[in-house]
Amino acid sequence: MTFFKKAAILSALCASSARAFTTIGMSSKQSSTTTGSLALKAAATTVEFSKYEGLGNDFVLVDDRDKDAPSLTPEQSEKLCDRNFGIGGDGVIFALKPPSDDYDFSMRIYNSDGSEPEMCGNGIRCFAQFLKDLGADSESYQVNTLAGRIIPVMNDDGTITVDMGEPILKAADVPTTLGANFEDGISVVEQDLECNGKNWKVSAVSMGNPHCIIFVDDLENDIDFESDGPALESCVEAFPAKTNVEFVQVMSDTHLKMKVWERGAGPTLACGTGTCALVIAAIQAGKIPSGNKVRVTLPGGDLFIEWNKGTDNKVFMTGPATYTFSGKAALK
Ligand code: ZDR
Repeated sequence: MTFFKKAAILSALCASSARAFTTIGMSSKQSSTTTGSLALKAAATTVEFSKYEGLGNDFVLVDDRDKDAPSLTPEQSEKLCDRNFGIGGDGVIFALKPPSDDYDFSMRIYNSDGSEPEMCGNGIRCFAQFLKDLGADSESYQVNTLAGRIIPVMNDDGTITVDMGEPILKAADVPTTLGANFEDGISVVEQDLECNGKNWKVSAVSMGNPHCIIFVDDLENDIDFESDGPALESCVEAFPAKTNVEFVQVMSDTHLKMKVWERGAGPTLACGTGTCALVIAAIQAGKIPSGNKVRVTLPGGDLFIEWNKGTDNKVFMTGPATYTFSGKAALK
């Protein structure tokens, strides 16, 4: 049974028990009036959603396929992401109409602080799974995002591989004000940066959204995550659009381990674009060879990244996306 069938049965059961509950101790006239006004109030102030997660990076998905723009404001989205007063989530993602015939859908996302990123790697896998569950059953989807065309492909084993396009390495386009110091004349690789009273070696890579990557010997002891993460995120002198921050430990030529402090969301369990960005940074810094499929262990699990350096220059990310629950939430 699909989850939508399950959800339909569940909501029918809830509706009948709610009817049973409201009629206790009331005349039938009272009960229908009360139920009617409650339903009217609810209809004006609620949103239907589904919740998905990719390695614990969790999102509220809204079906706006008949719309050109998100049906919720950034402020409403921020409130929905609140884990005590709302649904809880690292962001709200909207499935929208495509801009033209050569796309299937558009995707927009608001971070849990209401800011709008260009792209979200874990989010786009959740987005693809959401569309599949809604019945748009295709092997792959052409998705229009603020970072351009992104193509998720549904694999037979249930994982999703995303063609993330090419990385953006030119300093000014990341954007970063740090000077290009790499042999290609455009990239920032292990460049000096002073922040939070410490001297860092940072690499800057954009996967549509900006990432600051820092290699450390020991992820647990070499950083003060809760203080260094937000300080680097908001180091606008170096990263004028703020930045996602990834701390990385090299385990082997094909295995990296990371911790992420996300722009606009804080510490999250996983970051898809960041995982792509750090593999590119590791290859550029000579920490690992190019040409391999690289396993990256994030707090929420593993993602697999391949960079076609030297051919079409595209980055591919493979990982899971899982449905958790759906419902109707109050808009506050
Ligand atoms: C890191 C991220 N969750 C992903 O999986 O790629 C993206 C979310 C957007 C991020 N917080 C930003 O760039 O503001």
